[in-house]
Amino acid sequence: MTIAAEKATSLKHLPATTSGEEIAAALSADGAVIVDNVVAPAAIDALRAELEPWLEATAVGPDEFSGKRTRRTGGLIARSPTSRDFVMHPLVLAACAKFLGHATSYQLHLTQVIAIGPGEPAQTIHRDQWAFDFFPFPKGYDVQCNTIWAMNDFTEENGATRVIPGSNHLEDRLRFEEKDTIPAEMSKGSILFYSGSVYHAGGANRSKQTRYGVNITYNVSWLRQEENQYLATPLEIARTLPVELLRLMGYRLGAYALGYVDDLRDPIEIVRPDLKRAGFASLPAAVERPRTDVGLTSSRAERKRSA
Ligand SMILES: O=C(O)CCC(=O)C(=O)O
Ligand SMILES: [Fe+2]
Repeated sequence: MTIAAEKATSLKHLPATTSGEEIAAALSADGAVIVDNVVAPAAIDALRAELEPWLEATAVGPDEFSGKRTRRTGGLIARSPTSRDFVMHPLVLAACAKFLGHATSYQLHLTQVIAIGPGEPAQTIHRDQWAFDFFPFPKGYDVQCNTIWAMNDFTEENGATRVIPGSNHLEDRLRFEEKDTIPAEMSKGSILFYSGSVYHAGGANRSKQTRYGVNITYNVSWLRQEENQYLATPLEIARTLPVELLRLMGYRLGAYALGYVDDLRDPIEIVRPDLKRAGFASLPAAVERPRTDVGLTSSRAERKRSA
C-alpha cells in the first residue's frame, strides 16, 4: 500500500503552554504531535548526569528491532530520582488522562532511554500496540499514550523518530518504507507524543553523534505493562515514592479487580500498609451500566454506520 498521495509533509507542533486536551485532540487526529521546549535543557542535563553510569554500562541491542548500535536503558524510576518528574510531568499526565479517558485508568507502561548510535540503520516501521500480541484493537480505541523526550536535538540526520501522521486511522499490519515517513525534528527538552496506533520507527543515525531520547509510555491499566514496574523498582525504593507515582506504576487495581493481592487487597497496601482500606471500592459505574461506545457491544448496523 502506498499513501504517497495523502502524505503529510509536517508534524503538528504545539507550544509548552498547550493543554492535555489539545494534545489529545492532535493525537486523535494525527497519531502524533510535538510539544516544543517543555523543559529547559538544564533539566535534561540533570537527568542525563544521573543516568550516565547506567547509559555507559548498557549493552547494545540483541536484534535488529532493538538496534545493534542502539542502547536501551530502562528502570529509570529506580535509577534516577529526576526521571520521576518526567514520568509525572503534569502536561503529560493531563494528555494521558484525556487521550486514554475511555478506560477506567491508565498506568506507566515503560521507561527507557533510547540511545541510537552512529551507523544504526532505520528501525522497522511499526505500531507500538503490536506488543500486545498483535491484538486488533477497535479503530479509535487507543490503548497507549507515548512520549519521547529529546535529550539532544532530534534531527533527520541523527535518527529523529520517523512518523506517518494520520496512520493511526489506517488498517493494521501494513508495511511502509522510510519515504512514507517524516522525521520528528525537535529541540532538546521537547516531547514527541504518539499513540500506540500510529506507524513510526526510530530513524537511521547518519551522524557522528549518538541520538538520546527518553521513551516514557503509558497504557490503559487493563493491559499488561511492557516494563515490569514491580520488579524494576525494588520495594525499598518503592516505599519512598509518592503515592501518585506508585499508583501510576501499577500499584492499584486496574478496572474493578485486576491485580489484586491475596484476599482482594489493593496492591498499594503491600508497599504502603498505612494506606490499607477495607475491601474494593464500590462497583464502578461501568459494571452496572456496560459501555456501548467502543464498538464491542454495538449492533452490526451501528458498527456499519460508524465505520
Ligand atoms: O527511538 C525512537 O525514536 C523510536 C523507537 C521505537 O519506536 C521503538 O523502539 O519502539
Ligand atoms: Fe516504537
